[in-house]
Amino acid sequence: STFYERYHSLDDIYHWINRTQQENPNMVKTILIGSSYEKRPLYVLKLSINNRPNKKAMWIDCGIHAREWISPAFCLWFVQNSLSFYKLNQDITRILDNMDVYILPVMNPDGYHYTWTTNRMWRKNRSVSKSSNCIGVDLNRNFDANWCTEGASDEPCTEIYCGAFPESEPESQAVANFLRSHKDSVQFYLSIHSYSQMLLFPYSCTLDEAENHKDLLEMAQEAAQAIRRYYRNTYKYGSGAKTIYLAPGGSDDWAYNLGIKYSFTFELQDRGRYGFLLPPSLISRACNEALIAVKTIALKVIEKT
Ligand code: 0X9
Ligand code: ZN
Repeated sequence: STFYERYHSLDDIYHWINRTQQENPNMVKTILIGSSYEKRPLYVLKLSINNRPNKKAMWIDCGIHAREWISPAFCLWFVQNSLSFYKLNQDITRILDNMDVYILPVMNPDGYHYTWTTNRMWRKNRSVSKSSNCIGVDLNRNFDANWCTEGASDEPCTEIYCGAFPESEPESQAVANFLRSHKDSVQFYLSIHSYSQMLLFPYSCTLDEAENHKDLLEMAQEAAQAIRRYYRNTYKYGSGAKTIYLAPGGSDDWAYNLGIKYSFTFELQDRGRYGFLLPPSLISRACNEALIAVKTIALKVIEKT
């Protein structure tokens, strides 16, 4: 199997980031956007053709939840695919000619490291709470979007602990700060999770419909159709609250309210057979089908903006 068809430790991913930048100086820059609770760096890769500044941009984060290993694997896959197929694949070329792409391969490095060393099923970050002996905040409940209402918990011992206040965690704060300072260029926000095979869009923090619900629904539907056509696999799609569950404080809803009108969360393979323990032999399928969904939506965003 190739490098991209395996899961990688956090150290391997840091080395990969370094190597990728050094081998592609015309297309890749790394940006340090902050550090984790345990002081690990949060690096974003910026893909940009010959430093040609683009008006438009998209953002992809992976690894908000530590145990969802297919998610960082997808970010690596996406970068590799973009660098290899620029000028060879028409869709990749059109996307990179029209957009800069920001990729955060591991948003929760402390949690990810912990799943490699201590507890494979860890979800949250690793921050120590003042009020409890339990560790970790759910970073996807820590953003300022109906923060800590129904679907999150203020109890530090739960898996969906929202934290002491919105953006209390250095990881969510770093992402929020970066997006706030790039909100005029970023049109498309994407967060990669697993599992359950769903293409979700706002809102998840309320049952209300987003103002551009029709557009979002149409884009998600087209993306799901592309997956069905090319890979014969089924993805559900719809607003988060109605498709999966009510869950406030998520990055997608927060980015949407910031003004990033095309905001999605993808839940990759599978539908529960292996769950978070998706075997390496299924990485390429899972990533390729997600990739075709990303391309479908990115091309739509370019058309519409
Ligand atoms: O609950 C979550 O954070 C996500 N599902 S997961 O199984 N990967 O934990 C779904 C996130 C959907 N979006 C929001 N809740 N904002
Ligand atoms: Zn998740």
